[in-house]
Amino acid sequence: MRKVVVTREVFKETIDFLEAHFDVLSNQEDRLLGREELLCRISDAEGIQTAGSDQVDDEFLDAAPKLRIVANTAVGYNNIDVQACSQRGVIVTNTPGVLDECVADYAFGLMIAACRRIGESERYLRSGQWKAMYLKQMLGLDINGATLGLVGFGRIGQAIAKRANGFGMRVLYHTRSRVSESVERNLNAAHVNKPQLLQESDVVMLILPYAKETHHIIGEQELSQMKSKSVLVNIARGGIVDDRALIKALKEKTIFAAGLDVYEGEPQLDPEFLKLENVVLSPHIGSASEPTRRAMAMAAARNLVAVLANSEKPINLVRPN
Ligand code: 8YV
Repeated sequence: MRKVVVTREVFKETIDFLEAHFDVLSNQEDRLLGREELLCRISDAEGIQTAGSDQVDDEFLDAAPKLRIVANTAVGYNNIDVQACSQRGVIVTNTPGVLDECVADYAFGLMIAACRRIGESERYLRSGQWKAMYLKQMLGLDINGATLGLVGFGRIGQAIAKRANGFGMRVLYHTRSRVSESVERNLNAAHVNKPQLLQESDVVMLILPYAKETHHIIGEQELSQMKSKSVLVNIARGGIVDDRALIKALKEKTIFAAGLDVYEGEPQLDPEFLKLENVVLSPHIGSASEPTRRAMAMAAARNLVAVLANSEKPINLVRPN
């Protein structure tokens, strides 16, 4: 039987599905494997179901000479050297589609929490500081009527725009290439250049892949173009924002607040973030609803079965750039 390795815990139905086709070595106890231990486990694997935290690079590929497919349990794949995989004939797949609505919901949650100071309010209440009501208590920003600027306008960006319409927001987006006129019309979204998006948006939301080209596309200069009463939301990837520049902007209040689900060097994050009241922080949980995580785990497993058991084309092939 072909050997498949699952590097992190998944749901039981995913393991059952894989075991019907393969000899499965899984990490259902979800131990954080050291690199050496992980590399030992994959030595005879033909397929590996990875998590977004696994680094698939030349060293990883050297350790798995029989490897034919890496099925990432995430839509993003910046943890995988797709070029190196392709040079060795190793297929890479991801899990697009199944998490769009869930991540869009979460983006809205972070945006509202940052605009309306929900985290800060809860800390205030829990620490016993709430003694009376004041007219000017915890004043925040309105969502209704605000302009939302989406950097990135793929499936998730469009699912966010759909929600923004319901909230009475004006929607701007910036991407390298425009979406079709009918999509723009349906979502009431206008394509603008980056400076215009930064200058006009009350909420700038990042929902694009991380790549060399998107490294620090929001840095000191971009933050300085944003309104002083604006909010930055990053639900995409750490590294797209220059975190040090963001901390400076939040400290100096040149922007109102930020909502962050991702960080440079996560799971570590700059400890300065923890000292700031005007930032909402979460540990990369944008897709973490139970149905969505179940769907992601199954989507990755289906790619393994398609390629290795059924000799079919992968369902969600990632092509090298
Ligand atoms: C998490 C995501 O990375 O799918 C992605 O690209 O960012 C998230 O869904 C994923 O859950 C694995 O860490």
